[in-house]
Amino acid sequence: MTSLLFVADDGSEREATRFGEHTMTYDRLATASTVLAARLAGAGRVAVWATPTPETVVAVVAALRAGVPAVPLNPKTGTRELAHIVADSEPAAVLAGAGDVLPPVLDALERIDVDVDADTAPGGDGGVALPEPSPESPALVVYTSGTTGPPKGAILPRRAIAASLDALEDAWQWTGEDVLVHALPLFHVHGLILGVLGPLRRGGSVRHLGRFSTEAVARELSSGGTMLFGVPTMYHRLAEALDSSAPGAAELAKALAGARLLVSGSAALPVHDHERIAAATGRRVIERYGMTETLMNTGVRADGEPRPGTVGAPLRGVELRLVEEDGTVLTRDAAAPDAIGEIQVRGPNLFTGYLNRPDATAAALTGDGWFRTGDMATRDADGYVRIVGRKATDLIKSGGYKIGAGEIENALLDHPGVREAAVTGEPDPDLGERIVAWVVAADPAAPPTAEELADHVAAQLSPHKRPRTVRYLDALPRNDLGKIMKRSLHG
Ligand code: MCA
Ligand code: AMP
Repeated sequence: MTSLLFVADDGSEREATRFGEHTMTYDRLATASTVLAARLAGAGRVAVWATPTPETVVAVVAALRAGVPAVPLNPKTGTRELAHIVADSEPAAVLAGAGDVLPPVLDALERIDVDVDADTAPGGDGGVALPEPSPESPALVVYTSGTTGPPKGAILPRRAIAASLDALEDAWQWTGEDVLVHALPLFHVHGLILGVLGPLRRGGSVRHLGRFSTEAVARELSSGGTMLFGVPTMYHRLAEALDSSAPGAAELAKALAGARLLVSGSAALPVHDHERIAAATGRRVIERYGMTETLMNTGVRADGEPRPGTVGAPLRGVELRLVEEDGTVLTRDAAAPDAIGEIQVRGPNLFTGYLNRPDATAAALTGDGWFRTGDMATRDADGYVRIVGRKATDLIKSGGYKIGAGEIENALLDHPGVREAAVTGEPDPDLGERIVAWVVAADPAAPPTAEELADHVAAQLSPHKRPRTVRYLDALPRNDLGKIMKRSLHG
């Protein structure tokens, strides 16, 4: 594996990151991260206040170089979820930008301000030698939602990050010459590992847009950007902007047409959006399929055939099989080419387990090391995978974020105006799925407003987990055993 990241502290002016007007060279990143790594050495784990800024990049790189596992925190996380993550991951400190205002939940932690401009003492080297930690050592703990209960911390070893990024290098001919453009959050695998560590492993550069806009995508792709990473919601918005006769559509089409690679992931990109983008730009978006626990599993290759509705073939080093409910492994030449099974994967790209949750880790893995993704798929004759659904109906993918119905129900039940609550996902053209809350009010004469409930969930959990629609009922439909029958809840 050699070193996980490309580090050049030789005065090289090569650009590593750009956030708005702020650019950081590899030399600057090496110096700032060396200084910070010296301070972190020996710490158990550190939390990173993962704003879309160069401070987050320096913090994560410093932790990786020091061999200290980093826990990226969504800066919009609400009180209840943040308290859970801190209690579960027990970070020794939180790394943040000097100007960041941290919530009281983090008061008990030592705060370390990240200084992007930090310099070593004259003639010094930062005072630390930074040997490469072992490949199996944990690099990141990334929190991810399940169907019930609070999010679990997936422990990602350095080996998995290196293997997954190198498999993408192979699939996409990804080099140090590439300039990646994206606007993804930096507290999940997509934005942080693929979107930041990906370029930094190759010695290439990343331009982060701060917040997604079709104008910013057009600007960066027409001024040097070679690749775009995004979730389907972003590609949907690009498709809309291309469709319109609004000013900017032609420039956007030209910018997208000029990119080397347009990549979508985190949820399914609807064929309709694929086709609209292809019609307007002559370019096809390619999809890759991954998961926090497994990093990347499949992808369409840069020189492969983009086939809308599929997520490509297994990446280098990834074993993939489809397994039926009764445990039968579907054979590739099965008489029924449309046979559906659960995707199970095995390979160096896998996590090592959930933090403090041996029960959940054991449930997720088979005895011989296959990870049960919960995604249902078929496989084309040439190995291309088509995801057709998900085993658990209580998992919702909205805007590319995975959200558990159970965690939202618990938060809603904490509201004094709510007596009963059930949460479902409904199709949404922009978000893929939208969160719908079905609520029985404590006082039917004065139910809490939809806005009040959305604000409550946003403040307790996270804004992206807030219900977009609230429907009021006199009672939830239950079966004879008292279990809520979610299938009969639809608008
Ligand atoms: C609105 N806002 C609120 C409230 N209502 N804040 C507090 N309380 C409220 N009641 C704020 C939001 O925080 C946000 O703030 C703004 O209003 C707009 O919110 P929203 O409409 O939800 O956002 P959006 O603009 O529609 O977001 C769409 C998006 C986003 C940009 C596509 O969903 C996104 O970034 N998705 C990426 C998810 C992702 O990276 N998933 C990867 C995980 P503000 O405007 O200030 O932000 S999956 C993964 O990693 C695996 C491995 C994989 O395969 O990739
Ligand atoms: P997360 O647990 O947030 O990392 O999300 C992982 C899940 O996102 C997977 O289990 C899939 O359900 C979904 N996913 C990721 N990429 C794709 C894709 N290209 N097409 C369909 N679903 C995807």
